[in-house]
This record gives sequence, C-alpha cells and structure tokens, in this order.
Amino acid sequence: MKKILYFVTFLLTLNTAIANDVIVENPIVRLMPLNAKMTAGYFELSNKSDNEETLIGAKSNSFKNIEIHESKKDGDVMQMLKRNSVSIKSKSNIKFMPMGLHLMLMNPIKQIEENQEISITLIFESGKNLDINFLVKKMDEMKMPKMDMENDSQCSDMDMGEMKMGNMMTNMSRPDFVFPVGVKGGKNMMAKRIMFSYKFGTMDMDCCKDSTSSVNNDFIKSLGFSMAPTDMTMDMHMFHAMYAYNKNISLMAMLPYIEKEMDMVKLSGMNTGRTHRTSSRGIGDLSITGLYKLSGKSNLKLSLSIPTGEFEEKDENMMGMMKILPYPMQLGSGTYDVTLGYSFQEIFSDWSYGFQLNATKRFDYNSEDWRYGDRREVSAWAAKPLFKTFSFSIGLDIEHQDNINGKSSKRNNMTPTWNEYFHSHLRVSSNIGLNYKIPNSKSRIGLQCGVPIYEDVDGSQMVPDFKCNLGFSSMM
Ligand SMILES: [Cu+2]
Repeated sequence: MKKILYFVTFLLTLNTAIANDVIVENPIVRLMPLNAKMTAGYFELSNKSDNEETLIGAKSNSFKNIEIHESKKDGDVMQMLKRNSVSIKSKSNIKFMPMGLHLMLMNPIKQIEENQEISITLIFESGKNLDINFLVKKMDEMKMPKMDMENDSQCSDMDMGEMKMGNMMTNMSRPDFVFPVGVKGGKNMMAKRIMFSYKFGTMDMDCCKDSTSSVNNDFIKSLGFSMAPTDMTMDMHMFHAMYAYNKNISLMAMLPYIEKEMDMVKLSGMNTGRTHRTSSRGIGDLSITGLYKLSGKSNLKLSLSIPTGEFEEKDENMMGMMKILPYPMQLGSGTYDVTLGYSFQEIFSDWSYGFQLNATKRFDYNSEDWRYGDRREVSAWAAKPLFKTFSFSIGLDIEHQDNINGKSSKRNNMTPTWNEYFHSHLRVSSNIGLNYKIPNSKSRIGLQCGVPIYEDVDGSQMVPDFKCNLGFSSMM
C-alpha cells in the first residue's frame, strides 16, 4: 500500500514538475478531523526561470476560500499572519511547511478524505496559473504548537471557535482565554472585530467596620451620629461595546445602569429605632477606554470616565422630605477621571494566570465642590480549564481607596456615610469564578463571586459581605 502511495505521489510530482519553469513538489493537504472548517496545504516551490516569480493566491473548487499564511513565533505562542504575496527569486526555491508558510484552506465544500486528490490552482503575479493536484495525508506526526489566534490581525474570516486541526487547540477557544468576569477591562482582539457584552454586578454591604474591627450601632452613636446605615445593595448593569481598530489598539465604551438601596436606622432622638430605606437609580459615568497591546501577553489601558451619572440624587428622608443622598448612594462622580491600567496573562497548556493593575486619578472637583478619592486596584487570578468549555478560577483583589476631597454643601452630620473622612479603605478579597465558552459560537459567559478577607477602613464604614459578577459577551 505504501509503495502505491509513493508511486502516486511520484506521479503527481512528475505531473506537476513538467508544467512550467516554476515547479511544485510534494503538494500535500493535511487531513482534517470531521467537520473542521479549515486545514493547510504544503508544497515546495522552485523557480527555475530567470525572473522572480510572485505567488499571489490560490483557488480551488474544494474550498470556499484560500489564503497564504505564515506562522510566526511571538513570545511562546505561534501566530498566523496573512501574506498577500510570496516572492521566489530566480533559481531558488521556497518551502510551504508546518509552522511556516502554508496555504490556509478554509470552508471545505465537502468533507475531504485521506489519499484524496484535491486540485488547487496557484496564481502568480506574472499571470501564470498552475493547477496542482494535492494529496490528502494524515499528518499526526507533526505536532502543531498552540496558536494564539485572537492576537492575529488577519485570520479573521473564519470561526476560530470551531477550528480544530490535528493536535492544535487554539488558546483562543479556551474558556480561560478571557479574564475572569470581575476583572475590569479586557484583552485586545483581532483587527476590525466588534464585541458586545453585558455584565451584571451585585454587591451587598453591611454595617460597619472601624479600622479592622467590626463595630455596632452603639459605637456609631458614641461617635455622635444619630443615624446608622444597616444594609446596602448595589446592582450594576454594565453595557460594553468594544472595537479593535487594529491588532494593537482596541477601543471600548461602557455605560452602567446603577441601582442602589440603603437601609438606615435612627439611633437617637425622635423615632429612635425606626428604620428607613432610600434608593437611587439611573445611569452612571460613561467610560471610554483604549487598550494598547504591548505583547502577546500584556496590554496597557487608558480610560476616561465622563460624568454622565447623577451625583446629586435625592430621595425622601425619614420625615418625608426630599433630600440629597449621602456620598455612597450617588451614581456618578461629577468629575472627569482617568484610569491607567496594565494587564498581563500567561497561558500554559493546562492552566493560566494573570494580573491587572489599575490606578484612578481624579483631577478636578465636581460642581458641588467635592470629589471621590483616588483609587488603586490589583487583581490576580489563576485559572484551569476543566473541560473544553469550562474553566475554574481563583483570584485575589486588593483595592485601596482614598477619602473624599472637599465637602458637599448639602451634607449633614447625622450619619457616617456623609463623612468625607470615612471613605478611605484597604480591602483584600478572595474570589472564585467560572468561565464558559459556548460551543460553536463566539460567545462566552462568566461568573465570579468574592468575599473580603481583610479590611482596614478609616472611620466607621459599611463593608461588603459579598460581591458577584455575571457576564455575557459575544464577538461579531
Ligand atoms: Cu493559517
């Protein structure tokens, strides 16, 4: 059988060798698994003529689309880049082979079979067309390296999620390719890609801590306050759109819709012991973000927060009068703020890890003469794919928030939530998460929940007892 095969190959080679002064040898197509959307073609090109020849493309009745690609190493990940042409100097030859130049054969018209012959026409700039019979061969012996296709600017016409070629599973199809959903900002995408996502974040806070210890209402009363918060929930619906201008620069816009609720209790005076609920809802601050890819593993983020959120939300107080709500119940900052971020992610064959640093600087006061304090955050995580579609992650978040600067003229002294010096905190939380990559789609779902494990706060503050984020994203 093998001999026949060699003979057939020999005949094919002979057949193509006599066609021209450009000679194609060993044309083979890698056998692909059932239902795969793409495979690769390899051959050797010799230019026996006195002129340079330039290969500018290929076509076939067996594939809807063929591109010339070159695999290149970027860090430890292979990338495939589209080549518009490949020139072969006079009296020289060039090899199309695994991990190098190849014909990317996309969207087969029908399933190809081992030892089948496939006719592919190589198109040259000189007007020369060579019809070559490629032989379909199994190529298991050639291990393909992992490919980081999401970083590739050009392989964009195919459904990457469905790409299965030999031993190759792309990093991009891994559930842990994207950051855990609670990590802000994201990764650069392939050029011209658009992604929409929706994230729901919820946080529940209880009262209170002072420095590192829990304190009760009597303690808050002893500080001279006549009211104390007892419970607060914050729900955020975040709508993101992201566009990759090119493979290095992506732009992102995010608008949150925020709902807040705070329960208070009267500690002294009239109505002692009476509870009261206030709420606020509406859009928060719009953020416009640019991501700049530094390498296959890291990017820089520059984000501008635009004060579209209300910072003078009102609700009825215990006496039924409309009053401005305290700082934590506001929806926006009222200021233009800048966040600088850095993300890093390393993907190994069976796990991945990453971290993100964010620093938010607020330069100006809002029209009520106050501003939220600056903020620094670190998020780190390790993730492990459990199945092809699921990954599990554990993570640690550290946040450091400064006190409020300035004072609202409408503040009062009744509750610690109105105290500008009761906002600074250092908080460490641990979290767990799940990423799910919806099979045969470009959509993902993520869930991440965390609890604080260490807190050091200035004054008496509410502290979260848990937070969760649930996200859905889809690439166009
Ligand atoms: Cu390719």
